[in-house]
Amino acid sequence: MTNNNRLTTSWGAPVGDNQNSITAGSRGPTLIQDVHLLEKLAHFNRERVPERVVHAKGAGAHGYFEVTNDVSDYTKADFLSEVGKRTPLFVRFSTVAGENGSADTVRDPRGFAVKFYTEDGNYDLVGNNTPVFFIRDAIKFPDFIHTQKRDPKTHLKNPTAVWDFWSLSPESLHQVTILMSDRGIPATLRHMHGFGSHTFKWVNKEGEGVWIKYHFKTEQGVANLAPDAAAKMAGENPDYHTEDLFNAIEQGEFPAWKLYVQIMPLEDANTYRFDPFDVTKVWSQKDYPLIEVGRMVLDRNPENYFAEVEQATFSPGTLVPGIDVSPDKMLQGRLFAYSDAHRYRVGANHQALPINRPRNEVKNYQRDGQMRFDNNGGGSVYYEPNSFGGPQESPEHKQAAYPVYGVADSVANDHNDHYTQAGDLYRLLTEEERSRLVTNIVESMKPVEKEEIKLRQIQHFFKADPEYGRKVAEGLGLPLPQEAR
Ligand code: HDE
Repeated sequence: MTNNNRLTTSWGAPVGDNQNSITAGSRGPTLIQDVHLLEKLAHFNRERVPERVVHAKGAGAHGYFEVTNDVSDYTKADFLSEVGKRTPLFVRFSTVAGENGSADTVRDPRGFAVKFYTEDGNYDLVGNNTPVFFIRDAIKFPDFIHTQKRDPKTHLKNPTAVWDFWSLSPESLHQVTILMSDRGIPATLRHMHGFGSHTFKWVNKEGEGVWIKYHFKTEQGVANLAPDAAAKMAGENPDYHTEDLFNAIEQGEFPAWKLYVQIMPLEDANTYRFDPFDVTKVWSQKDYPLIEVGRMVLDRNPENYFAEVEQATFSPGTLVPGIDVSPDKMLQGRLFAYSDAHRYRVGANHQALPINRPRNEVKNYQRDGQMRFDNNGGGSVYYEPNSFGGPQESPEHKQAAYPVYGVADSVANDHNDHYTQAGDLYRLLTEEERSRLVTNIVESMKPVEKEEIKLRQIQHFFKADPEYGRKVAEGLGLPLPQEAR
């Protein structure tokens, strides 16, 4: 047998027999000296890394981003520096609440995570297919996700917990309306928009900043699945979205999205009619129209799901010069959470894995840590400052300074109109879309155990739009709450 097709152990030695364990005679006990058997069984036990605590079920693909409009007045980000510039990228789409083996066609936001391998380091834009989110302070996220996961006693999904949390967190109303609308179940991962959701900051070469919001508009058009078709598909083919994306790319039907930004001058943030860093709100496109930036195309499937999709690690803190964060409390919390999750789930050197490794050379003084499978900096100088010509900082790329003020305190957001934008969205829908929205909500709220929860939530719908509240109350066979009459 030629050497290049020899079955080997993980230490490269040829395997003599992969069919039979070494035993004392044909019926004797297995001998512990069968090191090939021991290694095979032990490695098998360690094949699973912990799944993501949210967004566990996902599908990924490689592609590229091409700049189609000059935005260099607003940002010095190298990958956006000139029209026609192309940057390789990797995208992972995901559901939020389900475990790794759960169904794709569920009612849930979809993760929309993009890793741009720019020449200035990686830039991760880790968004969803929805422009807003349920909550606006990171401190509530673990509790919110607990209600989306399984009840600790029954190990079942618990609609009472879901609606109890939402009815006591009225800031969720806008995203709840989006989730319960047709867009709650995308037809495929190709037929949905993507958003950065948060407000970010772009900084140009002169150090001037603007606030921005990202919008990925699908070129495939938005399409959704009706609840009954989605439920049927969840049973027949739980991996329908994963399969659709893979097959589309395999067949050369490369899905594409146009990237736009909304741009807000820094000073507008202080006078805008609501907190522009509140991720439960969208900015009016009349106030801040969409400006085209470029085009994202997905044209290559992963070679290996585990190596590329399961091990991909995205973080909103993976930033490049020209792109900064905003004071958005959710975004600030995420800056800690993601890398912490990656260090726990994948390992301290997760950024060195092929799927996460930047295209430009990494030069720093970080050393050692588990699974340090690169040269660990070799014999180069391993501390800074030093007199041996080690890598130096780039002062011109410090995060842009900006004034902060206020008393250090745990304070609620100063803007509590949770209803206008949810009501605006309701009134934007067609008659049929509203009817489906109300049906979806009624179906979801029916099993809720406590009537007070239902009445409290109806009140929120009513405050967004009286018809919205009335129709949900009728659907549930409940009177309008006293306060709403
Ligand atoms: Fe996430 N989120 N998130 N999230 N999120 C994770 O990272 C977290 C939030 C999003 O394909 C986790 O590797 C906190 C908003 C996506 O690998 C974790 C808060 C948005 C993905 C985490 C949020 C997202 C994640 C789970 C509240 C849209 C999948 C394991 C402050 C703007 C990325 C992991 C991928 C994954 C934390 C809220 C999107 C635990 C603390 C808002 C697309 O780090």
